[in-house]
Amino acid sequence: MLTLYDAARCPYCARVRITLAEKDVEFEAIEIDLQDRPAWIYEKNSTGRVPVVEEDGWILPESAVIMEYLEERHPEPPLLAADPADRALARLWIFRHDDLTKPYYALRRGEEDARPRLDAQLAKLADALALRPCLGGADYGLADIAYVPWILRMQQLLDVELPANVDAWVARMLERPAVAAEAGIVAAL
Ligand SMILES: N[C@@H](CCC(=O)N[C@@H](CS)C(=O)NCC(=O)O)C(=O)O
Repeated sequence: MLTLYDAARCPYCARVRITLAEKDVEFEAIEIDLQDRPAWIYEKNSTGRVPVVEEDGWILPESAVIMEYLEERHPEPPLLAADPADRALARLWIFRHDDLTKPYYALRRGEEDARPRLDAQLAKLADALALRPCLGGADYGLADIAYVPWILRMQQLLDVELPANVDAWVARMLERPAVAAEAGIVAAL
């Protein structure tokens, strides 16, 4: 049985929660209090951060790496496209996610120029979604899962108004039970 060291409010953990749900993988979640982390979490991850997964004593941190691991360990249903170019594009979005998350955290910290910086990144997402229905290409997958936790949090916790294309993409994402469940977690924060 896979164990996820988890935190409800953590969007990186949300990536893993959504991927596990999409793959229908049974797991045990251990909630970590990020304000008062147990010392032993550093034995699982030297940075002390969540998410971390553990399976038969084997430990893996880093949400982007965990998502790829789950994709390979549980290939069905696929969350990366068959076409190498589409797979590369999905990985590029994931690699560059902090273009969006840096201004998101700046807004949470109340930094003055955060809102225009965030709006500029949301406009980039909107441009991409004008060309393709999902961030990774034609089909929903890891790139969408990598971004949707922050988008849900900016909508629900920061009252950010999304560009129409991004809003429509979120509505499509919310049709997936795995993403709807995450929206429920955010609503309860
Ligand atoms: N690069 C890591 C980032 C994980 C991360 O920053 N997690 C936050 C919670 S959202 C955390 O554990 N923060 C505690 C800390 O920074 O000390 C990943 O993708 O898994």
